[in-house]
Amino acid sequence: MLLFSGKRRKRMSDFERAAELIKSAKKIAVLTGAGISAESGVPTFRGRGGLWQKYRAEELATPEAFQKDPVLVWKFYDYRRRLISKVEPNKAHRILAEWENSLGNIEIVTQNIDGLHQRAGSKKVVELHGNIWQAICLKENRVFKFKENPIKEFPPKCSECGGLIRPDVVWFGEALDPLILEKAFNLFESADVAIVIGTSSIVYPAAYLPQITKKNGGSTIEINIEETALTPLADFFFKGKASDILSQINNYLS
Ligand code: BV8
Repeated sequence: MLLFSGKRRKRMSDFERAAELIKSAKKIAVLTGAGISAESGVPTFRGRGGLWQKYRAEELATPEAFQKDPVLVWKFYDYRRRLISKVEPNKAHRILAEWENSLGNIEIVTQNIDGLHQRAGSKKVVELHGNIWQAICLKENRVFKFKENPIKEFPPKCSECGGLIRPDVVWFGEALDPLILEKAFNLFESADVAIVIGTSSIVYPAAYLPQITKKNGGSTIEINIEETALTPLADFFFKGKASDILSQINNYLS
């Protein structure tokens, strides 16, 4: 007598097979996007209720937008900083932090700027697109921690020289830091397993990273609540919330 319908048993074997892949991996590269922070209450960009629904990316996350209206752009980031300061890492962030300790061969490359992976305990985190709690003084070309919350004056000025400052994030049309990009490429090039969580796989060059692992004969596991541009390439596609899917895979690891 089948305990589970064939479909359910197949799905459980997928979780077990993914867990076997992770257990036997020499090196695991994880790419995360806004979807992993969604369950913490941080809105995604392109989903329902996403940030871009209220705002249009080109009006805000570009150097031209900042040039034209630094106050508007800073108000956008202040809104997100205030929101992020009130949320906590969720179970998905915490499981990845546990895996960093228990597996020892896992590194995260995140497109997120919310710092939630680090707050969950992950140490090996590459922030591809910067960090919302840092700023750059445009006069001194200096990056510094900028934790003023809420921001008092718009646009905020450098406390050292009074010059204009900008968020330390990568905007559309801006090149990523070459050293950070090289680190991310090397990680996905040397990984035999890539786990891609909560990203629409639209933004490049981030979206290219799992394809590098694939090209080198590695395996890709995608976790998302809907299919994405990466899904046809993925060896495993788990449709569901990041914390639920990671919990189920974790059950077969521990
Ligand atoms: C650059 C920063 C070149 C700050 C962001 C090809 C090659 C190179 C460049 C390009 C190219 N094609 C186009 C480009 C240009 C552009 C680009 O990719 N455009 C896209 C829109 C087509 N790329 C760039 O401009 C990049 N720069 O390449 O420069 C260059 C070289 C030399 C000299 C000059 C220039 C810079 C890109 C970085 C842009 N900055 N943000 C900020 O956050 O404000 S991008 C923005 O989108 C976010 O940072 C985020 O990181 C990124 C990706 O979004 P996602 O994280 O995927 O979020 P999204 O909402 O889209 O999706 C969420 C997903 O989660 C969904 O799939 C949803 O289903 C899922 N989900 C929801 N809930 C859950 C869930 N999944 C699981 N569980 C849940 N609970």
